Amino acid sequence: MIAVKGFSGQKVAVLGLGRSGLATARALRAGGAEPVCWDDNPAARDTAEGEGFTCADLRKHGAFDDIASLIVSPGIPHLYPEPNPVVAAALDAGVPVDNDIGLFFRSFAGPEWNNYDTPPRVIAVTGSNGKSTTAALIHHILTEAGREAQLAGNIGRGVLDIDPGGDDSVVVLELSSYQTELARALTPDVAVFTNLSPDHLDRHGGMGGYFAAKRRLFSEGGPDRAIIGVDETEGAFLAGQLAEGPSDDRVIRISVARKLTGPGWQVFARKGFLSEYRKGRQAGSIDLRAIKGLPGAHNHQNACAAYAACRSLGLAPRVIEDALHSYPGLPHRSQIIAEADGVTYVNDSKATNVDSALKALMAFKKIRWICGGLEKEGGISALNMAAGEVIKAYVIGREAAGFAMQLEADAQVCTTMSEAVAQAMADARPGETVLLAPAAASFDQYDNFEQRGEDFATQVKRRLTE
Ligand code: UMA
Repeated sequence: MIAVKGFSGQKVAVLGLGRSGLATARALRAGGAEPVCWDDNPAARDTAEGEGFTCADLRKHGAFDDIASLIVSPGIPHLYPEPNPVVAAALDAGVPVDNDIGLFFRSFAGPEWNNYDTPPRVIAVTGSNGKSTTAALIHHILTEAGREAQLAGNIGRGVLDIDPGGDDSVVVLELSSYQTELARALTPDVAVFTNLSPDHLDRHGGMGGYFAAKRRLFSEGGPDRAIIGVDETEGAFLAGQLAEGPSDDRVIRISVARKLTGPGWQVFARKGFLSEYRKGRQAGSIDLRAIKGLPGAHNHQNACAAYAACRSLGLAPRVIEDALHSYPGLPHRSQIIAEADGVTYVNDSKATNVDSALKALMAFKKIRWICGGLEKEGGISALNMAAGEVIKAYVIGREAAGFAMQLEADAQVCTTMSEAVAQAMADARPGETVLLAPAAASFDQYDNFEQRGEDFATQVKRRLTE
């Protein structure tokens, strides 16, 4: 655990008592502060009280009178569509609002850093899609290379839950827009921006707010090295804003859409080959087609970003290539869960938006596609770009009929996962892929995308063994 410094003897309010909030309360207590906790769910309050934390209704008048700061969990709205009443009360009382990421960056480096020969470094990864895979890949490559590395953040582990790093160790953080928008300190050594496509627009007041939230990772103190996907206008703009000129190699540009040229530092993938150029010379090349755990252009983009991050720490191209081959993949992301009778079953439940589902669809051929769920803003018509690879769609979700009507591909309304899996398996022929890539949130039928992916995997495996 990282002990949070700077609040010794003071009361600090913690809103939300899930993975992020509980780790924060423990870290505050370890640093000598007195956490005052609240969660709108009584069961979460019971868990915190079981650990000896004080819970108090922070919505009550005067609740913030003697509170130094409010620390908010990422899933709790602090601005749009409207602030949670506790956040509104803190703002009314003039109490600073922060999150665990801000506390982490203020607490991680301290006076004891003089004791390190080489102090720990932080790599932070943000972007709409691929940030979990990119962060996990960086962590995997570093570990394979013999470096001490820890992985935390949006990937499922609260940042304050990690241990203080040893000499020359690395902390790899996946950061969501919810996290970067609120953090009062954001000072990674290396920052990665994978790509940008519409997501979470209700929480950021639209696309401009969403991009602004992610951009903060590159402005509040600024990283020593910025690795930026430049295939969207926003990424190209960000890279241009950060670099002093075309040869400024503090910015490493990433692309899977084109060969990048120029005197700077760039890593791109074309036709399945990763290339690194620095100062006009080729510095590395990897055949990504041979790497089973990273199928499709979207994974090639993740590989480019992870490669660049590890190169910026001084790892050799050959060491990175070896580690890419042993990458086991993450659950629910292009995860091959079974291969039987010539049919491949792929769980990409993490494809919760149109862009990530489109990328999954483009990574495979002859697809029996399980999709649907809680539709996000912006509609799903863009999915029809990949209709050529889809033999048939099997639509789940409470609004399955409406979802199916918008698809150009032959679509069957199944509503439940059980029905969709049964139909897709009955129809599948050798050489085809049954792909779960919903292009929608899961909350109409599941608690989260993980539960949806597990349901898919369970249904497939059960039917294969029947
Ligand atoms: N709660 C309230 N009031 C509300 C809403 C929630 O009190 O109005 C309470 C809930 O009752 C619950 C707690 O807040 O007890 C949950 O907080 P949370 O939603 O922030 O969840 P955590 O368990 O703390 O997990 C968070 C991240 N969750 C979100 O951003 C929604 C996790 O990312 C992250 O892994 C974890 O911190 C550790 O850092 C998950 C996620 O879905 C994977 N991220 C989104 C995404 O990837 O799209 C951004």
